[in-house]
Amino acid sequence: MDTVINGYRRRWWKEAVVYQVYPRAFYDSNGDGIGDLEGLRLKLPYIKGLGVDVIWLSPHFDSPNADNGYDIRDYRKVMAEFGTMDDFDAVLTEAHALGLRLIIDLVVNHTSDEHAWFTESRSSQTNEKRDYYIWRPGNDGPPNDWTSIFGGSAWTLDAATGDYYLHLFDPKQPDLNWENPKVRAQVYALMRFWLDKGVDGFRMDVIPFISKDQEFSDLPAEHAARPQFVYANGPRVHEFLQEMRSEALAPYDTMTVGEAFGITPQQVPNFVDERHGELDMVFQFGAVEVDRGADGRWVPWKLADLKAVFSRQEKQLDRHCWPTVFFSNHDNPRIVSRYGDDGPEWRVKSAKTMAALLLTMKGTPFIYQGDELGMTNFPFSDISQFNDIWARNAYRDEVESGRYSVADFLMNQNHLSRDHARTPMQWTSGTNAGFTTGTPWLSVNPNYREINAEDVGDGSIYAWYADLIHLRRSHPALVYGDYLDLMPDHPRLFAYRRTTEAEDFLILLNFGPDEQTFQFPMNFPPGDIVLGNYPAPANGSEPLRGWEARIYRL
Ligand code: TEU
Ligand code: CA
Repeated sequence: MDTVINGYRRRWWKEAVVYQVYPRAFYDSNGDGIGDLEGLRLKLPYIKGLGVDVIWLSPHFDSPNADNGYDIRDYRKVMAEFGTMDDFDAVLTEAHALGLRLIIDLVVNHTSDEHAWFTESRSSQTNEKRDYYIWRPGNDGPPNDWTSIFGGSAWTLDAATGDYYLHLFDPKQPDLNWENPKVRAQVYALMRFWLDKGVDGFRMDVIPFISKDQEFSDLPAEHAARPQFVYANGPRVHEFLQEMRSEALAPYDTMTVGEAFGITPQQVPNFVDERHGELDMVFQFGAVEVDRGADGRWVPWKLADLKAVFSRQEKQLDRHCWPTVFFSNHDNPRIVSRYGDDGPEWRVKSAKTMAALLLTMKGTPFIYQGDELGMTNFPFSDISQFNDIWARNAYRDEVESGRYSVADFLMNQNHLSRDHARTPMQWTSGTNAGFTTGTPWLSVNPNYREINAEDVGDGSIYAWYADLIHLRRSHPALVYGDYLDLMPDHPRLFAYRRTTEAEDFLILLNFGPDEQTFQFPMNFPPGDIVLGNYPAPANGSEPLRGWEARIYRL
């Protein structure tokens, strides 16, 4: 077997397709309304049926759930609502038996304020754990003007000692002090705990935030609206990640993917260049930000901007770096509602077109649960329908402050809410979409009678994902091939090639209901269509029909 293809060193995680599970919303096995690990175990064959290689499990640790598990109280315990450590072990064993690897979510920029380290840390100025977190005296108010990503000041005054602690997210998510070598040693130990159990790696939550500039200067005006660009990429972040590699990851065969929140495309190679020994891959935010304005609120998006993300990635990452591709996750709306057309006429076709983009692009693709069914956004009409801490804080900041009307708030959330992705998986057309026999913790999308996993046969979106994954696996060019955008400015047609010396693929995707013609150059006749979401046209150069996706082998 070649060890290098098209200049890239072969790695299992470069060839893998990943499926993300948000356990709370996946499948409830015991009727308490909350998805759980036994539910995941029961549905492993469903995941395997897609042909994916890896499951990324969103946090399953003990947590008071201020941010649905992204606030961890005990890194070595399973969240009681999700089950027990035995349930976790059963998921891991059965996943491995099915040939699926499992990566877990490492949330170590912050803990829960209910973590024992923080309880001790806040108890006095002199206790042994004081320096596990970031405490500063106030000066007639917070130590600086940093704001939380979830709104409000990033500092909270703690009555016990009269000092402020830093939380770049919610007050219930205090930031760990990575300057303290004992904190780092604790993190590496908990990583080894899970690696020794057999997990295959980590998705790392907001990992670029772990190193803070110790000056703690006020935000420069140009970053006030998007402070993540100040919080990320601190002075010691690369030192810490290299230390993490040697102290925790090195002896194991893992895959790591960091959430590069606040990292510019120019900074990405420093995190993922394989010669540096830091992360294998990161999630860049380009493809989920084309519809966000400078203030983070929703704006209409353009296909040319989405295309530009991938051309930039191809230019900026050399053969020592490896990209990821994703259009959704637990923090984002549904793909088909955001970039496709979720109305009855085009939902299936456009969900398939987006899947074709995801699975023929260069980079390890991440599928988010439910997208393989074409699940759609939820029609929110009232603040009471939201569970997400970001939405609830935004309501306070935007509406209660009088800056925006309720209608503006709902418009924005109906486009961008994180809860769109968190409504329960739609398994059946029965009560509660077959997710639970109890009362679901978050409302099921009312369209579950039409959209559910009862239909995974021929012609379904699920079957199309499986076909695409099979095609990708069969052709190295779809993994390692060069990427070339043939029409960067066309507003509706996305046309690109994936090529190695041995293979040449042309992908044509129509992003809209109207016919589009692709002008095949003379020296470039249409080859065979190897996969398409319509019956094959009589002639490969015929115009593309509404939301048609065609993959040609030239
Ligand atoms: O996300 C980082 C993050 O800041 C995004 O949630 C972003 O703010 C959001 O998409 C709104 O635009 C990670 C996790 O993925 C997220 O679920 C957590 O809430 C957050 O970190 C804190 O742990
Ligand atoms: Ca349950």
